[in-house]
Amino acid sequence: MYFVVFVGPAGSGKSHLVDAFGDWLEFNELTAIRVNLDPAADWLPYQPDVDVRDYVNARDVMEKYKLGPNGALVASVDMIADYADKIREDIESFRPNYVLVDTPGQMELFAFRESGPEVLRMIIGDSRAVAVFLIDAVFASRPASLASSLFLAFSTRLRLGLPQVVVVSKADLLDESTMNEIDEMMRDPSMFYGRLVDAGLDPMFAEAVAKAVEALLPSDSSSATVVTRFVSAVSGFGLDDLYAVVQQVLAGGEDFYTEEPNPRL
Ligand SMILES: Nc1nc2c(ncn2[C@@H]2O[C@H](COP(=O)(O)OP(=O)(O)OP(=O)(O)O)[C@@H](O)[C@H]2O)c(=O)[nH]1
Ligand SMILES: [Mg+2]
Repeated sequence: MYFVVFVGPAGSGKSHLVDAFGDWLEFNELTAIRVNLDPAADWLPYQPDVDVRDYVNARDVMEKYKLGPNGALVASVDMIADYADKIREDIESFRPNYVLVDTPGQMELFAFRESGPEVLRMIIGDSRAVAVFLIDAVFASRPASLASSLFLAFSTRLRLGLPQVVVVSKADLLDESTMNEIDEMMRDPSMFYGRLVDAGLDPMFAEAVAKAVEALLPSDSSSATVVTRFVSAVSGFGLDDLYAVVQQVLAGGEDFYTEEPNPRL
């Protein structure tokens, strides 16, 4: 049983990708379950097999404790800890190959607080897990937004302590030349530097940013746990690539899985 945890900013396409990737796995005769870990989710594009809202619902928490939406989400994520064992049992009862976990988009209230990563750690237990971090295509196509999204991905990796695959989501919105340009920016620091300066960034800062991205985003995919792929939940583009890289990280040799699964931070 492998866990694939989808993380990324609000609206980046996590829920749709959980659905589309689940369909892809099922089409390829693997079993997958969809787990909703967002206690504030209003509507989901899929029918969750395991749903945190059966235990904690942010809307009820809001009313009961007279909290605003952010306070209610924080309190709800804290409360999930009490049900983590139960959620793990629910997941195990399906005996799936893959457990696709959808997370709340308010990352500062989930990944960047104590209880979000802790809840994930409890649910994942000693199973192997990988995080898929989504960068919205619209952000990826602007140099400064791409850089800030990458730093958010790196921060998230620090918080979750999981091997991480970075994907550009909603790739159906990009033409091939834009995809190539995004790819090049991430693989060639001098090109990234040039694009950041063209976009108006101070050259010294742009240089530091390009160097930091180069250091943090290994270009050698054979040893990297952070690899970039383009995916679309709408067209299905790149889902086979996503599977290949996820599979490589999870089941490939120990070379690909050098970190403890979600260690206590
Ligand atoms: N064009 C395109 N739109 C997409 C794709 N995936 C998601 N969207 C749209 O992007 C919006 C957000 O998608 P969600 O899947 O709800 O994003 P999310 O990350 O789960 O959002 P939160 O749960 O609010 O954090 C919706 O309007 C989707 O229709 C995609 O692959 N292509
Ligand atoms: Mg969602």
